[in-house]
Amino acid sequence: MKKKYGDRVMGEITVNQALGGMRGIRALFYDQSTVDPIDGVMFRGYSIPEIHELLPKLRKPSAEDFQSDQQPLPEGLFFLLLTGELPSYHQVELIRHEWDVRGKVSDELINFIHRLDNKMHPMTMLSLAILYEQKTSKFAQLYNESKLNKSNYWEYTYEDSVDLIAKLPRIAATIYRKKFKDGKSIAHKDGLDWSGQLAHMMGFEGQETLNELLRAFLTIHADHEGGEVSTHASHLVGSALGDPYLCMTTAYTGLAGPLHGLANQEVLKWILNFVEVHGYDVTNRQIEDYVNTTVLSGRLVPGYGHAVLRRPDPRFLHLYDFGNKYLRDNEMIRLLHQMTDVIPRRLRTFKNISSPYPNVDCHSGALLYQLGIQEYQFYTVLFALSRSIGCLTNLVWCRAFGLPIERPESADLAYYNNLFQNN
Ligand code: AMX
Repeated sequence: MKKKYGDRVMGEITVNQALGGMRGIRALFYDQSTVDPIDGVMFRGYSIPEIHELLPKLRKPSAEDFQSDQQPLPEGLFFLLLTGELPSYHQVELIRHEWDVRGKVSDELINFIHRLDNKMHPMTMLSLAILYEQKTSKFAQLYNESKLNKSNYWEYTYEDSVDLIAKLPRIAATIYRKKFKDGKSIAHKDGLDWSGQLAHMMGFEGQETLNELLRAFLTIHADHEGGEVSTHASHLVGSALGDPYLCMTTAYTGLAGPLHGLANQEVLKWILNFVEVHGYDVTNRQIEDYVNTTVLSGRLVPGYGHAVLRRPDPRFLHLYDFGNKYLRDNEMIRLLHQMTDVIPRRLRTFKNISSPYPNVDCHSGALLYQLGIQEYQFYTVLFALSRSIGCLTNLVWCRAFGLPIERPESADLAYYNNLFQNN
């Protein structure tokens, strides 16, 4: 590509873009997924409904057990993002087994998490735990010992990536039980899938609907092209040859911002504040007034809007269908569905808002809350687990392609002024 088209011009940049968060500038290369403003995310060319149908599920399909009734396994999405091919049931079983074996974490790390201040947000705890675990990076160790050659960077990036992903359920569950429960860990159980292990160690084993929700959640949040804050942050750090632990710490701190992954906890807080005053049985007018008060006081309506999407996010629609299937008569889910009908119409009347539609964070919190995970500060940790799959499969390919350090240029206001005063 570089030899053939390397000096071809791809487009122009306006001042609004340069001063406006680089919106719409296509200057990153990212193969794992793309995002269309209307159709949403495509994982290696497969849409959300397609991955729901085509990725392997927990139970092997049989004539009586129509497999698309179950949620896909995130292990399968990992295979798809990494190889570009749909995995077989057997291939996913192998990944499940490997992650289960590699996922054991040291007592040292558990003790480190237990010593953290409980006032910390769970995302801060997660970032610190991964930074602590950086000392186990094979890539960093071999690089430090001058034993790596550019051509095998990707192999040790892959090894670290799989180790890190495999450990996440146990790290996350330890954080959950330390911060919100009695602090006692629940022992790991052999043979569970990635989401199943997480649910088991958090204390939710046997709650099948929640387990299915977690499988859906951990699959659909994995990737959203290369420009999102978390993905781009990990990509940037990786371009300086940071190992996967450094990259993911950066991704998690990016995800922890309220405009990005923290929005899922903000949505729930926002709804609960409304419910405290009005209850669940409300008029459309009351919802509209709540939106007005929020926006006119200079705050955001969390769970709505997107930098790229211009229709309801297909990931939101997936969770909406899940809610309809399992919790149709639940009062919070009914209220949320009423809100997703009323709020876009209200937000559309604010001329500055480009996209009034529900995004991925709009629905997830209400489902998690109703199925038992009520500590909403934990929701972004779940997002982080899933996003690790996208960021790390990308990192392996960046190393395989030998992509260079990322280094765009910036300029001061005087530069921009001079540019146009002289033209
Ligand atoms: N509520 C109130 N105001 C909103 C809004 C919302 N949901 N969405 C956008 N706006 C405002 C912006 O703050 C901005 O205000 P300004 O003119 O005073 O600067 C204006 O509308 C234009 O913004 P935009 O071009 O429509 O969106 P953007 O690309 O700048 O931002 C996003 C996109 C997601 C950050 C924004 O829609 C938002 O803050 N939404 C609420 C938070 C949220 O749900 N974030 C999660 C996004 C999904 C994810 O990454 N996990």
